[in-house]
Amino acid sequence: MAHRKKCLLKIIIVGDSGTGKTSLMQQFVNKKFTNQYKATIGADFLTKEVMIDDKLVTMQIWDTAGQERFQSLGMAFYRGADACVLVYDITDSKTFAGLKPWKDEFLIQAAPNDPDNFPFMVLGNKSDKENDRRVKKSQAENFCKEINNCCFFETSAKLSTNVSQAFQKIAKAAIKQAASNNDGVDMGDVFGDGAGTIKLNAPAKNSSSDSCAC
Ligand SMILES: Nc1nc2c(ncn2[C@@H]2O[C@H](COP(=O)(O)OP(=O)(O)OP(=O)(O)O)[C@@H](O)[C@H]2O)c(=O)[nH]1
Ligand SMILES: [Mg+2]
Repeated sequence: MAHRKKCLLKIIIVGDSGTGKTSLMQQFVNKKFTNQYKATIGADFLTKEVMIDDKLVTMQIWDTAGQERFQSLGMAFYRGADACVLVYDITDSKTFAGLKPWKDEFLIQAAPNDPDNFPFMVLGNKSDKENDRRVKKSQAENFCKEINNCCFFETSAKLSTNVSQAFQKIAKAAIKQAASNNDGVDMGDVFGDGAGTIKLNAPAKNSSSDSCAC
């Protein structure tokens, strides 16, 4: 009987305060949503096991503080990340303008081996508030083209729109990153060789027809 190797993916969620980072993580992991806002202090993570291409993968999802005064832990925990989710609020242009600084700071702090190919994903949250929209979808799509054609979803943590789809996608992108990093994560079973070795340049197992990079 084939033994199952562990695969742990570290995924960091960043973005301005109030965009819905905590809500997205809570919706994805616990299927819960609250209208009450409680600022995240420092950072916190939850784990969730997901099946990716028939393999069991543990996602360690780090929810971070958007408010600067609550970024007490610094950003040292960005190190070793396999993917980064950039969140803005479709009803607030300022949060969209904040994406680039968040991305740049992430790359400085996380210092990945290959920053040009690091897997990012952009989420335009609060898509249930269409009447209050301030950021066009096309603006976000153009921004994503500049980040190595990264994946983009509009999500609603409130209605659970596109939430699990987005996290599944970023997990797939993170698997590719972890494998190419050769960072000690045992990816053997993820790529199905059963031997516990990391396959560099493993072929991308992306069955989706989307044009984004992940
Ligand atoms: N309508 C709507 N409200 C949302 C959605 N996601 C989050 N909210 C609300 O937006 C507010 C902020 O959400 P949080 O998830 O706490 O935001 P955050 O990004 O974690 O904020 P910080 O922890 O300060 O960085 C809360 O009142 C949520 O209920 C959504 O998809 N739709
Ligand atoms: Mg929060």
